[in-house]
Parts: sequence; C-alpha cells; structure tokens
Amino acid sequence: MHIEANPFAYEFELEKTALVLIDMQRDFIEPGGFGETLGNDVSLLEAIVPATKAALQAWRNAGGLVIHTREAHKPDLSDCPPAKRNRGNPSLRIGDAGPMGRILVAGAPGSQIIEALAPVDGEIVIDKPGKGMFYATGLHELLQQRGITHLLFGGVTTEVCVQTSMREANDRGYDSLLLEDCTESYFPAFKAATLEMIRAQGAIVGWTAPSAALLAALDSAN
Ligand code: TIU
Repeated sequence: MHIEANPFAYEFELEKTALVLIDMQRDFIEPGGFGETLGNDVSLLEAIVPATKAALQAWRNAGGLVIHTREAHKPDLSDCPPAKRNRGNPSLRIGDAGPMGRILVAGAPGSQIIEALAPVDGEIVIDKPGKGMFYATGLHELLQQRGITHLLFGGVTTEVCVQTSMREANDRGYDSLLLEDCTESYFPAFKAATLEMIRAQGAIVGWTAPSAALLAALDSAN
C-alpha cells in the first residue's frame, strides 16, 4: 500500500504497520487537566478528535494493529525525576491532586484516554514515564516480536511527545508517518514547524500526510 505523503509517497504493508496514538488523555485534552495547569488552551487539541476517530476506525476496520500510549507515572513517582516534575510553572505538578485525580498518575481519571478514542480489546496500551514512547516501556521489543517495521502516528502534543516518539522510532529503524490533522499542539506555530522539520531533508525523521490520504490508501486496497 502507499500513502500520498510529504515529501514523497510512503510505502507500507498493513501487517507490518501499527497506528500509534500518543497520549490522547483527558489530562491534555479536557479542561481541568495537566495541560490547562501548564497555562494552555486545551480546546485547540479537542479539534483533532473527529479526524483521529475516523482514522482509528478505518485502521481497525482494516485489521491493523493499534497502540495507545499514556503519559502516566507510578503512584510513588519513582519514575518521575525532579527534572520533569519541577519544570514549567504549573499551578499543579505531576502527582498533585487535581480535579481529575492525581495529575499524570496511572489509574487516575485524568490519565485515561478520552472516551471517543478509548482502546478496545486487542489493542496495546502503553504507560510511558517520558516524552518518548520507547523510553522505559519495552515497546521496541513488543513491536519487534510482532514484526512491525512501520508506524503511523497521531496524538498530542506534536512537538513534545509525538515528535520525541518519532525521533526515537527513527533511531530504532522504523519508517514513520505523522497524520497531519490527527495531531495538535497548544502552539500552532510549533505544530507547523514540527511537520516541516520531520519531513525536511528527504524525510529525515519521517513523512507527513493528511488522514484523508490514509483513508484513500485503505479504500483502494479493498
Ligand atoms: N506539555 C506538552 O505540550 N506536552 C506534554 O507534557 N506531554 C505530551 O506531549 N504528551
């Protein structure tokens, strides 16, 4: 299969490709969560939910593997170093009690994936303590066991956890594509810059494409 992508077509085999949705959690997308405590306008992120849901549904219908990540720490915060907990100028820090439970702590309501994109049976859910999805998660080994070589990305935020995960993926030998309308930043200029830098220099980190191009690829394969 191939997707009409930037800077050129992206070739993939369905059985060797996973759709990865990064950190589509209440803490980042809904009012009252971590994103808002960092001073951000979370309504920007909510706008990608319909396109992301459509891409997820099409991928599920095609029988593709789905990975969901969550940025979520252990309750004792032993996996959250001061270099992370003390950064920013939030009114609430990671681990503090917020309106949706403890901020970015596994099991808290705010750390759950938003209802519209909730994982279903057979999908993989990874709790990650860092920005990148490979750091301290064992995900690379799991993907290797399943013969995955290609990754399609959506999620939030574009320049933080999504970009870090794509760069980690590139270093580990995966060919990655970011679905342009299934990712968002609290800073539109950062999203635009991230899309540019991913695909610059001949797809130095990976490809980008609108989700319609993925849907067209899946349609034409039927
Ligand atoms: N603050 C911000 O833009 N992002 C994060 O803290 N985590 C993710 O990107 N998931």
